[in-house]
Amino acid sequence: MKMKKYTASTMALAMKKVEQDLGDDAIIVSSKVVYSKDFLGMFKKKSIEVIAGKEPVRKTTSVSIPAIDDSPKDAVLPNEHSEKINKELADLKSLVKTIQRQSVSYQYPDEYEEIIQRLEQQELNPELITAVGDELFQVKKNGNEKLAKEDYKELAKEELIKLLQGLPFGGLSYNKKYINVLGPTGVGKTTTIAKMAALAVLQKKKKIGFITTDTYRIAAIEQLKVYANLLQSPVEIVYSKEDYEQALVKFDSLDIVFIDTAGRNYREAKYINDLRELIDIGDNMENYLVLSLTAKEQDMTEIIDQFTEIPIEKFIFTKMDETISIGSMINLMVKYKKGLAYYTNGQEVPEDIEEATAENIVELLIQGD
Ligand SMILES: Nc1nc2c(ncn2[C@@H]2O[C@H](COP(=O)(O)OP(=O)(O)O)[C@@H](O)[C@H]2O)c(=O)[nH]1
Ligand SMILES: [Mg+2]
Repeated sequence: MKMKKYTASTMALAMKKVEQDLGDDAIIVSSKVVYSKDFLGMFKKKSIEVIAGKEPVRKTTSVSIPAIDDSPKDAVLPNEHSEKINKELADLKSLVKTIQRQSVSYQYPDEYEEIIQRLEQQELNPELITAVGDELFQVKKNGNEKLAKEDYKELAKEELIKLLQGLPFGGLSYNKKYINVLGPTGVGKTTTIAKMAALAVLQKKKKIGFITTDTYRIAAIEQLKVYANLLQSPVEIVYSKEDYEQALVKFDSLDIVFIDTAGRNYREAKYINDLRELIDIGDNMENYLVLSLTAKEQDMTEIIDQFTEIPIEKFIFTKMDETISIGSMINLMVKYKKGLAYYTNGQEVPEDIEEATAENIVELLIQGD
């Protein structure tokens, strides 16, 4: 195969050159970003270098540029050699597909470039952005020239909602008595419990109580007591398994019991075990994991990974008012296949809490508030 080098300022332009020169049977052998200095040797200029060639013989070894066929092809030669060729072919196809993706992303048209940029600002996972971009690209390609920016925005929302399909949304079910609230220190567990409890009392007219296992700081106990007093509901402070069991007996006649847990360093698996020893994670319990949107996604991932042993019902994300990007919330929901109960957006109890739906979080993501 004869190889040739093509250089251009963007991947899209480089691919265009390849296509013009070699036609759409061209095979991309490699691509890379190169930096060159200008004539004064001062400024670095970025360009894309693509090595491509054309195989004059069998059709099966060529990769057509615009459409990549993923379907497995029958081996051409029935031996080891053909296996190797097939493997190389598969590698090549995946490479071209990646390059196509990149070149598509450079080519987002005016109608929806802003939407894609918005999703990037929101730090939505690039794979999810590509899924949305591909969908809009298809719509445009299919001749929907008359669609305006607003139409594309609606299509993007629909696509994002589709990505969240099947995940559970919405607040307490009120079918289970015990609401166990977990999460690292300072994310807003106690405050969020107070908000949920106020909704349960004021809107649903439930008889409620609180259990706290967060006995490490006096202030934490006092904080919960303040909210409990406001709602004229009992609190039990639990230091041991026996305390916990007695509290359950005392709260026998209540409808809903909120359990406030000690937010410790969940990166240490030990704490999860301690917690499970103290609290019976039974059938009559909904477990919520509270995470703050101000945290780094990577750190949140580590925390969630520690909770695999506990059947987390849904996430609760707090402090939306303190960040401008909420993509991490969606990334984590998709990654862990977990839904969202509530998001909170301020320190005021009980008003700064919203029950989540796929529609309202996608709206926030695309539109802001
Ligand atoms: N801005 C903002 N602050 C919040 C929110 N939720 C809780 N907080 C604050 O975060 C701090 C820690 O909350 P706390 O409920 O004690 O967290 P815990 O340690 O997880 O129980 C407090 O100052 C809360 O007022 C929220 O949605 N937005
Ligand atoms: Mg607390």
